[in-house]
Amino acid sequence: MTDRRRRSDTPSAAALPDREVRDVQRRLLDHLKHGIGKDAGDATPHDWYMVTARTVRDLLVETWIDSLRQADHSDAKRIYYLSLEFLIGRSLKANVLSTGVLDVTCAALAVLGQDLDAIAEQEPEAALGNGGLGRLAACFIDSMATVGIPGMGYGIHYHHGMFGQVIENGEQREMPENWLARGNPWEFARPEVAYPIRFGGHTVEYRDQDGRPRRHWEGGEEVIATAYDLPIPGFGAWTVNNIRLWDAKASKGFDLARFNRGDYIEAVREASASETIAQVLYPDDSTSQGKELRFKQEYFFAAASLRDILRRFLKRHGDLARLPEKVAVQLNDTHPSVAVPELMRLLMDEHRLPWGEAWEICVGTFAYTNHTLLPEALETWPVALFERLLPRHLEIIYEINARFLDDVRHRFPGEHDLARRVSLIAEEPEKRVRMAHLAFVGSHKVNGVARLHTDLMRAGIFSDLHRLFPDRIVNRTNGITPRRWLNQANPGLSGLITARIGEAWKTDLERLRELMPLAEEEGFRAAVMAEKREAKERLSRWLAHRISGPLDPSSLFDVQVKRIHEYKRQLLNVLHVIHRYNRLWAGDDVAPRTVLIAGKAAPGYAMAKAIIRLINDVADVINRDPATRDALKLVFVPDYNVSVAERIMPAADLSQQISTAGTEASGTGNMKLALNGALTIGTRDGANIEIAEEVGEENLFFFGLSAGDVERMTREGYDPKVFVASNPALARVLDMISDGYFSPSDPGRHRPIIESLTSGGDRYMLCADFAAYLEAQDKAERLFVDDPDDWTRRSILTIARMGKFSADGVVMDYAREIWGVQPTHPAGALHVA
Ligand code: 26W
Repeated sequence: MTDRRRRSDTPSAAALPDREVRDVQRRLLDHLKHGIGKDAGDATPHDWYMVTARTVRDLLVETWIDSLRQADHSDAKRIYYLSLEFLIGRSLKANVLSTGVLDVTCAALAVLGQDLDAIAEQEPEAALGNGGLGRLAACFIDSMATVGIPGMGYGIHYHHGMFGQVIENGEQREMPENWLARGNPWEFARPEVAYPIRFGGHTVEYRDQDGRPRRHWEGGEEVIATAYDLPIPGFGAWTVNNIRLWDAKASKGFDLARFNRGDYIEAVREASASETIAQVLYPDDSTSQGKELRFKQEYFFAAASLRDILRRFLKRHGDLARLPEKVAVQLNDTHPSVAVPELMRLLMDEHRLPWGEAWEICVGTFAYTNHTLLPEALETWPVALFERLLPRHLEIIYEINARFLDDVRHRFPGEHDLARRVSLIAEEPEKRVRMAHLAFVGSHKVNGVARLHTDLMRAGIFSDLHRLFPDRIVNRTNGITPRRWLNQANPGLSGLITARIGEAWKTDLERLRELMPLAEEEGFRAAVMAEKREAKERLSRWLAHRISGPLDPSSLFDVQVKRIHEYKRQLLNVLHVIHRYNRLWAGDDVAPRTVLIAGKAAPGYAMAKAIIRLINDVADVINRDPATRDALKLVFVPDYNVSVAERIMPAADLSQQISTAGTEASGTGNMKLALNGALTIGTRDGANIEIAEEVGEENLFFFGLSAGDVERMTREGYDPKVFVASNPALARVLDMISDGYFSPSDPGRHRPIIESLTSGGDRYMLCADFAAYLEAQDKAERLFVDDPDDWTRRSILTIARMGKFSADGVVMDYAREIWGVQPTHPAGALHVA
């Protein structure tokens, strides 16, 4: 254990020196005794998790401190990723693999009668995110550490992460989530890192020593932001980066005067009220609800992060004009975009910079990533809310806007409506701040997350701003970390790959191309097929406790896992399942299939919840039907989260990516499934398009309207009824749902869902895509059944060509093109050591 850097991640206990195993064993028992106060006889499985985590954390710490010191000494530009969400999942396996101590840890635990996999199950999920945006943040931190970018994530230390989902009578019920209940062995509390964050109060004007008018924000209440650090090792643990999460503490002093007997309880109550800021993650990724607490969360974490960033910068540098040269701040969607006026405030009010200089620093420092075009998800905040909670920021936003609109009017004198359209302030129906416009004008680069999405940004919601700043919008297609999503989630397939091409792919995913010739090798195909079968069996075994009845691992595993949202069209999937059910009844020859759907609905999103209920009701009927149940099974996997995803991805044959073209910004589950060898059935949407370019369009099943078709049909008037009338199969499926075939005890239950299609306008054009979807499904099925060998060949080619979607390459691209830094050690350097 003297060399803390990774050596291998394939268990090979035989080759291990006894000394190393004994050393780890000693560390484990040390933690058990001194950290928990028990001996091995009394330790619970959770105790073993805690001591294993602490033992692994010990290994990270030295490199972590080294990394921080190296970043300091090298004076390298620092990258800060501001995100209200980090969907980390579990860390034990990931950290064991990154530090290269899998074999020795397994061996040491085995001596103590313990099993690493079982212990890892004890870890609660760090579910500090909703879905794609939060998981992307976690993948990026992993990749930045792996490629040696000195990056740091900033977020909120939520006491309660994403709710747990249970299904009761077919319905989603939200369960409180309490990941910190038994302590988090990975984190370091930093009570000495504490910043007072102000809310409310008022602004005053005064003259400084030179007689210049200045403004100052005072009064209101203060909440203390205090830090928790989470070390994130890159693969090989050459660099260990940090996620710093802010917790909210009541500020001392503000209520001391009231601590007489009568006011004591009230004072304590107020103190705990200010601590609610970090209590809970907002579990909604579909609408911006305009809740005050959410607004406070956004300012709280943006302000604390900037204070911390400036403190670190000022330790080394005196001249704030050099901030953009030494610091890049990436805004993960608009959630942290109040950082723009906050940095202006700090530079002007606290550091006395004039407006022009401050603005140049701001724009040079910030960059903004947009993750959605759906209008209901775009954040706007009432001017009245700013006035009450952040009065100084509102003044600054008005000033930014005034200067910006002056410039617009000057450059485009004839276009009277342009200023209204690009304004940071929407006037109707009430005055609101448009956070996307604020982030856009306050950043030097604005990126979309897939090429189509970026094109649509330029042509759609940001078209005016794009005209004003033609070089600002750039594309950076998303990626995923191959460590968690292949190496960790699918050790069988990973081992197979490594056995043939070595392990360079783990830090250089393009190396998977070396698998291409192996697709033509019968033996390799057979091995990959066997591995897929094994993954399907593993998933079935795990699911057996959660759902009724076994799965058939020889059936086609058809998977759609993601948040439940109308635009993602889980409903279209269900319509197809019902249609197959009808075909089975009609005696058609259809191949055995297991349809797996998983995902959470936002608690306030009634239609998404209704869709979950429909899925479960349909599952109930068809899974029970003796006439069909051997050939068709529908399974709703409850409580989808990162760990469940790690189990599902390896087992999928078919990956459903069927959003209405133009609605899914990128998707990243599409990448995880393809990297694990699933073939995609999907629309020409988000990153699907680029996946097809890489793997070859002949190796996936595209169908349906393109984004251009959708746009044209919307413009010309889309009538779903026309499609229903001309498609008896569709009409039949809709009627069955509507008439209560799947809810006999409550026949009207699902009518509103069908009405949203037939009389509600079918916003996401399910009816228009239905026929093409069936055709694509048939085509996929024929290949799977008639030529499984060719299916596997395509599956191998898919894996081999997914290199572009490694988050390593993506963050290197951000580094060069947006952050202006060079990674300190490229991924390839790992193999020299
Ligand atoms: C304000 C409420 C709210 C909260 C979060 C609205 C929207 C969001 C996110 C932007 C939703 C999200 O996670 N978007 C997803 O981001 C992924 C990473 O870029 C993409 O792959 C997905 O396509 C996109 O839906």
